[in-house]
Amino acid sequence: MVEIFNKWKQGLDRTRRATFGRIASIIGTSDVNEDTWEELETILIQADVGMNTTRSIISSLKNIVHEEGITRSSDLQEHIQAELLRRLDTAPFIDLNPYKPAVILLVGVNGSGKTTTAAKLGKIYQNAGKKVLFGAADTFRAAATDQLQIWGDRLNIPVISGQSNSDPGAVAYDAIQSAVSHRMDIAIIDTAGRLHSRSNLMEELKKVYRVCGKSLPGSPHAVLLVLDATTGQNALIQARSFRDAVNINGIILSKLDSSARGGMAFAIQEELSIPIMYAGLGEKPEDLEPFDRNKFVENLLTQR
Ligand SMILES: Nc1nc2c(ncn2[C@@H]2O[C@H](COP(=O)(O)OP(=O)(O)OP(=O)(O)O)[C@@H](O)[C@H]2O)c(=O)[nH]1
Ligand SMILES: [Mg+2]
Repeated sequence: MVEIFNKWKQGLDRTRRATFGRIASIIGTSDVNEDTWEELETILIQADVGMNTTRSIISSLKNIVHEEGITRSSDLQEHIQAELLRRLDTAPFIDLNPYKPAVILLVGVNGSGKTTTAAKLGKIYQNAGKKVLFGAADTFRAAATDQLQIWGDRLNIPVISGQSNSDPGAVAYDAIQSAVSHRMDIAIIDTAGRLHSRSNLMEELKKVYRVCGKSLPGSPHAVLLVLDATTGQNALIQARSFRDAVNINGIILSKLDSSARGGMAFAIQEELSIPIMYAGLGEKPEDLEPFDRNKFVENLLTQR
């Protein structure tokens, strides 16, 4: 328990230092006045919370201050925390238990962390006693299959791959078939990074998605979009494009540990209503945590 708490604290260190941690300095002993709101607004925008979400938070807080007759800024702390918390989803992770195999498709732009996340998810399911298989449907980049194969070897998870530049749909198809015939519990399909603005690549992704359904009707059971937390507001644009192409069930926010812009989590929820399911807090296979809004907000705001 203690270790997990530390992971969040460490993982959010950069964002806390750069932005949210400064909230403590504006809610000292002074009275709430225009400066308080202006400074809070600046911090939230710098934290990549986004303009809409920032305005909505400030407006809610102003209402609370008015209704409850709050005058001291120190009394704002708990309300800021509550307002941030309120803006994060509590959606439970998709129940994959009814499916055998359950197929998870990982999608996202180049370098967002898909392959590393495949390894991390593989480890989580393996630790839960599930039989996991990887599908290396990134046939575009020569080293991509090797990268997943290395993780597979390390974690003792079988990897189904194809020839370089072969059809990624065919690899996804074969991987799912193999998962069916070997009675695997989970097939995690890694895909090539693609720029959300390249329509031919997005068409290719749609095809991979459809082919999964042909290989195993009803699959993929979860499509997870891996968003790099260091990309800030640009992640919103990416998420919209991917959502338009395939049915995204959840977001994995990777690289929170190397980001000072973790506030984007709020903007994602407010503007897209897609739940954040996991957070990447480091490069190792054990550095993926189910997204816990309480731990997230608490460790953003306080050093404790
Ligand atoms: N610090 C940190 N680094 C991460 C995290 N997730 C991934 N990375 C690093 O980000 C880099 C890219 O990760 P990949 O998993 O290869 O990303 P990808 O989306 O598969 O990349 P492409 O296949 O090229 O599109 C690697 O150096 C990873 O170690 C994370 O949560 N924290
Ligand atoms: Mg990759």
